[in-house]
Amino acid sequence: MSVKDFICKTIRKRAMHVTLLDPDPKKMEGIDEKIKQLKQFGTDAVLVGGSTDVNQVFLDKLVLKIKNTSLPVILFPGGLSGISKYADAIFFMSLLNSKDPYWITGAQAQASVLVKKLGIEIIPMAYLIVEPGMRVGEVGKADLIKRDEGIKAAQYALAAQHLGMSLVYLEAGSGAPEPVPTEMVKAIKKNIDIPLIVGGGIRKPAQAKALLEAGADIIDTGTITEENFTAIKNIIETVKNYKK
Ligand code: 1GP
Repeated sequence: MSVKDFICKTIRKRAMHVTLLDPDPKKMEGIDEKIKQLKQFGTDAVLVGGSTDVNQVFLDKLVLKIKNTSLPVILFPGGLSGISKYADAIFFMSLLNSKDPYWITGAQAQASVLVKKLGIEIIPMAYLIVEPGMRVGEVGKADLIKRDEGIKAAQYALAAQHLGMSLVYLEAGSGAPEPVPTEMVKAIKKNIDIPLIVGGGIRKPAQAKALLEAGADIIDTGTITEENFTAIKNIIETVKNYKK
């Protein structure tokens, strides 16, 4: 089954949790144990990526370690260096609200031939960055969607669907003090049929639950894996037990 089919099939039955891991050599300590536990806790897939330049040796190593657990590995690239031939799939993402065409179609054009050659599954995804946006907002030169601009976010998301994209990722930025507003998630969900992933600043089960109630299909957490590894267990349980 393709990763996209796995996602679509799963979210018809229940909410999903995915974990973002940064292939940063400084974060490799204890990574084998972390990956093992993430699998035990029940995360559904691992996204691998970072918003700064990625060391490809470590990227490949990390992808292979995750694959050993049989969890799907999806690249969440912050740029051209974030591509590994060992991954199951790549979120081929366009930062729709960037001020710089490079992040909308430029990097994608540059990556297109390589990705085709590698033969990994390509999942077209719209990436929308909301205030505060954090590092990825700066790097991606985002024209940040304001926290009260739910309609604007919904317009972007629906445009993504019309453009044929498979998923929408709504992002507050890694390490954001708060997740995206639930009202914004509701506004988007009213307008689209494609799956909605929400990430950035999710540190508590209650935040994950509120985002699911608002309509998120998939919850992504990253920083919490570095900050408080036991907290992630509760978030994963909350997401996996959530009844739509
Ligand atoms: C980053 O949304 C993800 O792209 C994860 O964010 O690190 O805040 O969990 P956190």
